[in-house]
Amino acid sequence: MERIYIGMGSNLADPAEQLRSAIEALAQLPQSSLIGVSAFYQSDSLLPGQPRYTNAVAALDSTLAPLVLLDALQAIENDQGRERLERWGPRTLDLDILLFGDRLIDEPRLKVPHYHMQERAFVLYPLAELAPADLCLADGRTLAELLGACPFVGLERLPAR
Ligand code: PH2
Ligand code: MG
Ligand code: MG
Repeated sequence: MERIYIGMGSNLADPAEQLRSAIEALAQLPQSSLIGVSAFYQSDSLLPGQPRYTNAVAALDSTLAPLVLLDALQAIENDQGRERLERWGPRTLDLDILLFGDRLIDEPRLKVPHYHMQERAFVLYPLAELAPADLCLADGRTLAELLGACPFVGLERLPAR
């Protein structure tokens, strides 16, 4: 079993409902147990001119291999109407493998830890609801250190999922 953290995001077609459906789908993954889900957070898109995002993080324990899990997550994205028209385009559902145990993965289809997660408030704050503060990221910095360098700016924590 490895502990996996998955970043979830949506900025189309009722984002909170998209995340709720995705949580149900994650709970059905084979060889896996859904351990927890953070609160939902809203923030502006990193790319201007797009609708605001709703984001959350899920913790999963799984014996699936990384690329098998990636296939399963992409199938959930596709089931929820994800269209891959442009890189970074608005999306009904984005499921990103943030961390996979303490593995470093550098494959054409999958880089773990997820790029730029170290400086994104909409990843770090929900992650901190689930992961220990001394969780070490690839560059040796802990989650607590990363949070200290990443102000809680532009994030709105929603009262309910
Ligand atoms: N994802 C992007 C681009 N911009 N902005 C926010 N606030 N949240 C996201 O998840 C996000 C984004 C591409 O994956
Ligand atoms: Mg993403
Ligand atoms: Mg993605």
